Parts: sequence; structure tokens; C-alpha cells
Amino acid sequence: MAAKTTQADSWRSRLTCPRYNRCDVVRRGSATTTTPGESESNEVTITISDFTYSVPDSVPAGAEITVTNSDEVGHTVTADSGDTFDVAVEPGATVTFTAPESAGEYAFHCIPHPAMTSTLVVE
Ligand SMILES: [Cu+2]
Repeated sequence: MAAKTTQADSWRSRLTCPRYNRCDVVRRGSATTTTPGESESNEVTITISDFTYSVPDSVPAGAEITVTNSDEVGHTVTADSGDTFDVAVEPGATVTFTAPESAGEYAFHCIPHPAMTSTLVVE
């Protein structure tokens, strides 16, 4: 009876969360600081906030990509096809993975939240 609650619970928490309030909380509590003016081309970072990926316009092939999850639920960065990349990021956590070695556009999604999609452009 309770076997299929996982995804339903995820959606329920999404629907009941005050989206903008949570965003403020996340900003205030963030330990990450960004220094403006530093070369951002070397900073390859995907940020997940409010169930949305923020992805650089493009990343170098084979780059180490840092994924930061600012949300209060876990997310994944999972390539739509193949096993090019598939990492899970716990709430508030940061993980890294290696960008594909071949240039191209890699669509990806979040496993628990299929509505979360984006594309990693590797050049
Ligand atoms: Cu997600």
C-alpha cells in the first residue's frame, strides 16, 4: 500500500514548500562565497536552487564540474542517454564529476524530479 510513496512525497514537498521564502533561507545560510572579478572561465559550477539547474553556457571537455545543491531535497545530475554522468547531490551538499571528453550537447535531468532538465554543452 505504501510502496509507491517516494515520488509522491517529493512532489508533495515541492508543492507545499514556500518557494521564495525557502530561496531566501538558502541564500542567507549559504557558506559559499563568490569573488567577483576572478576568472570565471575556470569555475565550472552547476548550481541547483529552487528545483532549477544553473549551468554554464559551456564547459571544457574533461573539466571537473562542481555541483552545489542549495535546495532542501536531494537532486541528481543524470545524463539522459548513456552513462556519461550520473551524480546525486544531497541537500546543501557539493559534489564533483568529470565532464565528457567529447564535445557535444548532453541533455540531463534529475531522477526524482523528471521535470528538472537542462543541457550541458561541452566544447
Ligand atoms: Cu531534483
